Amino acid sequence: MTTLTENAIEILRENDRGHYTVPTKGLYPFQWNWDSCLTALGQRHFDEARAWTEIETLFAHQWPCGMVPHIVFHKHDDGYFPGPDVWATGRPTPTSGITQPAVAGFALRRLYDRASDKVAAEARVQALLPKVAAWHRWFYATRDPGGEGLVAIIHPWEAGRDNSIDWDAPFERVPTDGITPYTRRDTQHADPAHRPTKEQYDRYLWLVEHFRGLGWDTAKLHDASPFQVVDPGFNAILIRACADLADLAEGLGMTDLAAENRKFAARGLAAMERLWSDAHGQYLCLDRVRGELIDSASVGGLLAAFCAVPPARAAAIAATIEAHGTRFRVASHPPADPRFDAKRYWRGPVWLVVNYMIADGLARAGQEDAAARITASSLDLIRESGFAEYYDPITGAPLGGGRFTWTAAMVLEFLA
Ligand code: 9YW
Repeated sequence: MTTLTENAIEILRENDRGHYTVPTKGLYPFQWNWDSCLTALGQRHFDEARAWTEIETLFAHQWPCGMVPHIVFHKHDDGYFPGPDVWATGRPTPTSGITQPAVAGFALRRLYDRASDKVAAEARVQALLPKVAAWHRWFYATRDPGGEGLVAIIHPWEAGRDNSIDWDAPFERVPTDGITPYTRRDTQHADPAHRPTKEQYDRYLWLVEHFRGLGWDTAKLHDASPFQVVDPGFNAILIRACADLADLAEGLGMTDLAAENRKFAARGLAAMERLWSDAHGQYLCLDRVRGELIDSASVGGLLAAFCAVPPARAAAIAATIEAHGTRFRVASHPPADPRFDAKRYWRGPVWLVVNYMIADGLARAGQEDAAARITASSLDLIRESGFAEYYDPITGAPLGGGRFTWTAAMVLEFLA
């Protein structure tokens, strides 16, 4: 009988394209930003050198401005929409023109801290660190023009939680008229009932075309976007990455980078308080255009525990997760909310990468029991339903793509 570990390694090898890994065959045939960084954490368990390569490949496609794109289209493939022709970013190797959660700084630190080959790790981290720091600098310069300490996403795809209920209200402001007719490919690979709706896709595409019309000048896009949302999960990942990068930089004698990232992390952490909701027992998104919190308690506000939030906040988050009451945790939206949808992508289902980051943060905050329950629940899902893209939090049914890379990577981390 093959073990979970063997199965997970087999999936990571199967999706490995040599110097980058695809999230899953068919549905996602390119390199995705945060997938790769989290995938490296799985790869380190059987091939440390390969793990570094995964992140190096991603950063080889960093834009001169510092942004690291959310997709790198290494090789032509018709199986995904919107492809490079729609983005038209003009990069030597085609990429998308928006970004994704900045988990690289955290991944670097974890790879480095736990490396068995420290000499190789040091050389590789030393080369990557200034690039990650440039990305962080780009974030605060272009996505926090008012110097609030928190960055905004300008497209739901940036959060990595594509169709979260969090975006419903601000998304109303994004028009759909005038977009070029298109054919979706995702609904040919996965059940349409488990994917975003056509109306949401129309708005995703409107934003892409709008940014393309501005020549992908990333200094202009924030102010020009009708969608500017400050997501607590997205910011927590960036804040944690800044803090981890600062620690790494300090150890390597890169004192300027250390100081800069320490400052970003401290400012961000203080500003997170503005997003806290006592009523929901978690952080909420802020609609920056309206200057108001969004009344939607999705998992981004729980993922906030990934950065060093005050212990009382972490305890409240642990209690909120418990109160969801689902057999499998962590639901991406509370089941008691009438908008909850157990099977539709980011509107209810469980995602193992999110579980991993929440569990890591809660354990660091002293909430070990809550963290252990998340880990156990994640492994139960794998045993019952295999390595799916996401899962129904009530029944545990596997959803979306199968033999999924980052799910497999997280299993290796959970078992370690
Ligand atoms: C899409 C690859 C990506 C993830 C995102 C997830 C999904 C792609 O898949 O988005 O086209 O909708 O939402 O977080 O990076 O696994």
